[in-house]
Amino acid sequence: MAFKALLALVLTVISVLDVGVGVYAQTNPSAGLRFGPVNFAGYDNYVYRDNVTSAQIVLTDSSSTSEPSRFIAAFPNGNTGALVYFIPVNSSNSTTALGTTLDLGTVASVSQANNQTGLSGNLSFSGDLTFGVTLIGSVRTLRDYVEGGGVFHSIFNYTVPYFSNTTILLQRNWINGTTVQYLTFETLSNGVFNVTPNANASIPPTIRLIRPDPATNATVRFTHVLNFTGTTPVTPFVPLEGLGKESLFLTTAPTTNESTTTNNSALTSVLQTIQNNGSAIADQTAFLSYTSKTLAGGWRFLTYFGRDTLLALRLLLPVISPSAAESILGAVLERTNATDGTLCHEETIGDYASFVNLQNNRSGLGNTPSYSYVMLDTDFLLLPVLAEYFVNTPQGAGRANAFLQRNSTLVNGSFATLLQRNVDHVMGLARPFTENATRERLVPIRDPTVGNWRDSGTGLGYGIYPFDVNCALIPSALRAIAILSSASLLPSNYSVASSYAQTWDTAYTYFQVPISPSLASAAVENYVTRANLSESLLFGAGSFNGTNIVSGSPVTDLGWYATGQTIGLTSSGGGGGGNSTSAGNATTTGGNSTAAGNGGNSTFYALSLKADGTPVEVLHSDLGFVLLYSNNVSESVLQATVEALQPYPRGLLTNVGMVVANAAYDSNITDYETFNNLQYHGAVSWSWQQGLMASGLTHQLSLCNRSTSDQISSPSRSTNTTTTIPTWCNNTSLVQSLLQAQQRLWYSIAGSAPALYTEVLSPLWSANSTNTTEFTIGDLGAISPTGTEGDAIQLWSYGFLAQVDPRTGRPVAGGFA
Ligand SMILES: *[C@@H]1O[C@H](CO)[C@@H](O)[C@H](O)[C@H]1NC(C)=O
Ligand SMILES: *[C@@H]1O[C@H](CO)[C@@H](O)[C@H](O)[C@H]1NC(C)=O
Ligand SMILES: *[C@@H]1O[C@H](CO)[C@@H](O)[C@H](O)[C@H]1NC(C)=O
Ligand SMILES: *[C@@H]1O[C@H](CO)[C@@H](O)[C@H](O)[C@H]1NC(C)=O
Ligand SMILES: *[C@@H]1O[C@H](CO)[C@@H](O)[C@H](O)[C@H]1NC(C)=O
Ligand SMILES: *[C@@H]1O[C@H](CO)[C@@H](O)[C@H](O)[C@H]1NC(C)=O
Ligand SMILES: *[C@@H]1O[C@H](CO)[C@@H](O)[C@H](O)[C@H]1NC(C)=O
Ligand SMILES: *[C@@H]1O[C@H](CO)[C@@H](O)[C@H](O)[C@H]1NC(C)=O
Ligand SMILES: *[C@@H]1O[C@H](CO)[C@@H](O)[C@H](O)[C@H]1NC(C)=O
Ligand SMILES: *[C@@H]1O[C@H](CO)[C@@H](O)[C@H](O)[C@H]1NC(C)=O
Ligand SMILES: *[C@@H]1O[C@H](CO)[C@@H](O)[C@H](O)[C@H]1NC(C)=O
Ligand SMILES: CC(=O)N[C@H]1CO[C@H](CO)[C@@H](O)[C@@H]1O
Repeated sequence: MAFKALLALVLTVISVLDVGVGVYAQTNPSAGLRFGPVNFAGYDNYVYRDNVTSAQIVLTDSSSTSEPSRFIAAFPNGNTGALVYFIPVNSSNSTTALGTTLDLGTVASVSQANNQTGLSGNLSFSGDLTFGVTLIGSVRTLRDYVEGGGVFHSIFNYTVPYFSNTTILLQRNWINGTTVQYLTFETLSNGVFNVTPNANASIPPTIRLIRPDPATNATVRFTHVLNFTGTTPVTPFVPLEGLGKESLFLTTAPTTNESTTTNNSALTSVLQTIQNNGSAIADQTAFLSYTSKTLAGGWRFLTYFGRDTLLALRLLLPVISPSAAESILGAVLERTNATDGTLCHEETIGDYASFVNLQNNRSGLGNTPSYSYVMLDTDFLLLPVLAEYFVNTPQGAGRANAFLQRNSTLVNGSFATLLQRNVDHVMGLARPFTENATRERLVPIRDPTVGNWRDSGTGLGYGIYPFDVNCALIPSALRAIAILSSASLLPSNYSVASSYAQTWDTAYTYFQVPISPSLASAAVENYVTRANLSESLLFGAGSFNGTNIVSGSPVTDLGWYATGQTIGLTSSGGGGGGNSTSAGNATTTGGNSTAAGNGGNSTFYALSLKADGTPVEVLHSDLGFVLLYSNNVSESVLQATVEALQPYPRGLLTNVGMVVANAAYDSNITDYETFNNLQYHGAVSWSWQQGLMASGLTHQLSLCNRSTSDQISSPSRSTNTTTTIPTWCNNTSLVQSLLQAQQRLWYSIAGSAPALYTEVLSPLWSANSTNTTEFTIGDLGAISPTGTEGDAIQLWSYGFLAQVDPRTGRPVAGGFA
């Protein structure tokens, strides 16, 4: 009988069955993974990877009080997943949340005939339940459902080809091709399925799980398999081969020509920590890493994003292996638009690619992948890191030619050709400003609503000229072109990019927002009232009051609210509001806040400029891009960084992390709401932005030879002897302020430690509860009507693995003291 035969195929768990070329072809033994739960934002996350499959399982935290329990099992392969809401059924108390737990020890890969691969595992249910919304298809389909107010297209409906009181088989045929996905549930103990078919056959039956013994849990084994082995029409299929932590990270410090400036002992200690006591975190990073591409994060993404991977590579550069670095660079180059040199932000593959093609009236393309080129910042992120890797890192030395000879498997062209397309694109966008450096010739976002990592119109305050792209990424990409040209990796005529870069180095001046001490103090007073914060945050060390200096710290004066280091407390302009008493001592610095000659004003930098040139007066963390991507930063930007690294709301730092935007000084007070702590890019903390700021400060201080001995020098400092020492290094009070600001930042970072590797958190002010005057870590997805569920495993947040805590000299991979 057909159903029985089908069932036999699906349920027969054959641990090793020769199915030819699998979708996973592990050669590195450490590529196998089994870990969890990683708990974040109300969910437990588990990972399983072997040579058959790679998967993430996400379950509602069993201590959650939310009623339905959500189950997701998802694969990077084809960006595929399944989701089921288990709804508690309990006649005596229907509001009791249902506990569902996974027994990780029972999770195993499954390999069956017809190239069906996937995984199975045992779930334990503490109550009776009905199946609620169930989706089988693309991770993107699941994500749209959970983010999009709970709707899905009926093209994603599944069928129930078989059920009994012990087994349920759900099937989904992909829109195009012969790929079939199966999701089965089999009772193992104390569970009976009760299935009521729907009169309308296209509507799924009602599925109940009842526990004969209500005092005991039911145990149910799930199996989720699919056979996606190629697209229709045929495009090359590249299997996903996982990189384990020994392949992903360097295991020993590479030798360099110039041992004097390379701090091998710091690097050695970081690398040992990654492989040993930091290995749980390294394994999380490894789950996202494959030879042919790197995933931007776990669920809700599990797929390629150009920006995320390029920024993660930049942060991980000192510690990443050549194969992992080249996998990231290669994945970006492979997806270049060969016509215009733009770079791919996001790819759409698998079943969802069919859906997109159908919606675009291009169903003939079947499930041919589509690539989005909408993000402006991505176009400028490849060149700086590619040049840095091949020219300045020891592990990248001598590898460029072989790499550039590779051909793309996805678009036409060799890597060298595609790289040059991007170079020409960058030069083309940069040229008008170099010919006449006026504000109108800055580079705007291409799409009215998205353009850089802040994603949306609201994220940029409706500006169109983003600070990060214009002040950091364009000049850095131009400099990279000149470096590649002098290294003979690009034709010599591209050396002209160096003079382009010099002109672009002045672009930051268009973003300056001067503010007087009196305006600044009036603004923050108004802001704390409207934002329902407390005045107490404006005095002393604010939410850092009571912070203990960690033992071993090289700095005892943190300069909290120090005059000359705080907006509104300029050394020559007279303090307005506030005072500079601090958890540490009075400031030792001052003098240079008026470097710009503003007579006591502070200068901060607009997040973006609107089409008419009006600055969006939001204090922001994108200063970190300038710090990490430039070697010749102006004193004004460095001073603004010092002032931004003060307690929120005067600056960006809360005791649970640095916020990415602060509208306290904005004369347009509607921005208070646009950038509040319920907004995805508002007064919330993105861990990778902290990493960027921290890494940027280390880079700048190392250019002055002022990084502490236990920090890893940036590659350009350690190998490139031509990098000159910037003139600001002679300004000892500025250098001292930067060292203090760096320490302050790390107290904030350490406060975010429980969420360090996640996507985003919202600092919640809890002054109303007794005895607390601090922020606590809030779950943005839960508290915000528009917020999305935070991702527990986010690639770019692992950039911290390359860092050393400057307070203690300990590698971050080993945790905080
Ligand atoms: C997977 O690895 C196991 C041993 O770890 C080996 O026995 C098996 O043949 C491998 N399977 C495939 C498909 O490579
Ligand atoms: C239902 O369960 C909740 C949570 O466990 C409990 O607080 C409540 O008292 C229960 N109500 C009844 C009627 O049993
Ligand atoms: C029963 O299920 C609950 C929720 O999933 C879990 O916390 C508990 O450990 C389970 N009990 C047993 C004995 O497995
Ligand atoms: C399950 O179904 C089988 C046969 O279909 C039947 O013999 C058995 O009694 C059923 N069990 C329960 C608990 O309903
Ligand atoms: C996938 O499996 C189905 C049956 O489960 C089979 O009909 C189909 O040919 C398979 N496709 C591939 C690509 O192996
Ligand atoms: C898909 O399923 C929904 C209910 O889950 C039903 O209302 C709809 O008619 C189905 N559509 C098709 C095309 O089967
Ligand atoms: C690539 O660029 C060309 C020229 O700008 C454009 O017409 C084409 O649509 C782009 N390709 C894709 C896939 O976006
Ligand atoms: C993809 O599926 C759609 C919807 O069934 C169909 O119209 C289209 O012809 C298919 N395309 C290919 C290439 O198979
Ligand atoms: C790339 O493709 C070209 C032809 O299109 C071929 O001559 C060359 O050998 C290929 N390079 C590599 C490294 O495979
Ligand atoms: C530069 O642009 C400004 C403003 O658009 C214009 O007034 C000026 O004439 C231009 N200068 C040159 C040399 O083109
Ligand atoms: C921090 O301490 C200062 C005194 O130094 C006090 O004025 C302020 O209210 C305190 N702030 C908080 C948030 O506890
Ligand atoms: C890509 C792939 O693995 N294809 C295999 C699918 O399964 C058939 C037999 O079941 C093999 O012949 C193919 O090689």
